Amino acid sequence: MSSNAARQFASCALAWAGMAMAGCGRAPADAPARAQQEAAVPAERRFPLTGKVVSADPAKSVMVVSHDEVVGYMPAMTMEFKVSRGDASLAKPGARIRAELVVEKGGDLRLEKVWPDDKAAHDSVDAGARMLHQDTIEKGRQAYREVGDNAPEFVLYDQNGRVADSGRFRGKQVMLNFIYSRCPVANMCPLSTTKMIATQKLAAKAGVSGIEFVSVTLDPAYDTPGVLKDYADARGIDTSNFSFLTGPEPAIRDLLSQFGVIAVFKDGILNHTLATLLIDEKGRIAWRADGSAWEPREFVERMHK
Ligand SMILES: [Cu+2]
Repeated sequence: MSSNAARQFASCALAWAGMAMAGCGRAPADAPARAQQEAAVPAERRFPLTGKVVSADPAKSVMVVSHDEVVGYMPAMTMEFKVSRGDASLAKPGARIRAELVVEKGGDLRLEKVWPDDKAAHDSVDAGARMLHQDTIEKGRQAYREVGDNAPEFVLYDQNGRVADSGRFRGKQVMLNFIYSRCPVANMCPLSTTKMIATQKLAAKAGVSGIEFVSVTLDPAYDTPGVLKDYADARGIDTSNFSFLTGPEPAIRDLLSQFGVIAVFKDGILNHTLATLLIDEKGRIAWRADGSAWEPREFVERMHK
C-alpha cells in the first residue's frame, strides 16, 4: 500500500467511525413497525414509463404525458399524472422523459424518478460516465485525488435537467460537496447545505468573483433533477452560482471514490462520510475539509478574489 493510499484509508476509517456514531441514516426510527403494517395491505406497484410531456402545472403538481405502452399495465395514451412540484416545473412540452409509474394503493397514478430522456443529452452523459469510469479503473488504488491533484472530469445533469459537464466550470473556482435530499440527520447533509449557503453569501460579501458552488447527490436513484430543484427551492437557494448535480449511479460512484467519500446503502440506510472541496481555476484541488466541522470563513479565505 502506498503512503497515499494508507493515509486515505486512515482518514476514511476515522471519518467512518465518527459517522457511524453520528448514526447518519435515512430510515425512520419506526421503520420495522411500518414495514410490518405495510405488508398487510397490497403494496403499490411500479412500472417503467417513457413518453413525451404535453403540459405541466407546478401549482397543482401534475403533468400530462403522452406515454408509450406501459407493459403489463396500460396501452399508449395521453393522461395526467401526479408529480413533484420540481418535476412539474422542469417539464417542457415536447420533451421526452423516462420515469417510474407508481400505481398507488387507492389506484391513483404518480410519476417518480422523472429524468430527461433527450437522446443527445443522454449520449453525452453516458459518454462522460464511461470516460470517468475508465479513468477510475486506470488509476486503480491511486484513484483518490489529493489536494494539489487535478479534480476529475464529469458530465452530469443539474437541477434544471440540463447537462452540466465539468467544462462549464473551467476558469472558475468551484466549491464542491456531496449530499442527498432525504438525509434525515440534521448535522450531516442539512448542515452541509446550510454551510454552503453561508459560504456563498460570505464569498459574495468578500468580493470573490468567478466562484461556483456545486452539490453532487449521494443518492442518484432518488435525487433526480426535479427532486434537487425542490431541494434548492425549499431552501431559497440562489442558484445563479450554486448547482445541484445528479446522474448515472456508476458516475456518482466513481466521483465518490476519486474524491474519497464513502457512501454505502445497508438495510435501506445510506451511511456516508462528508467532504467539502475547493477546486481552483485550473481544475486543481486547492483545499478539502473532511467531516462537518469546517467554517465558511476557512474556505472564503482560500478563494481568489
Ligand atoms: Cu447525510
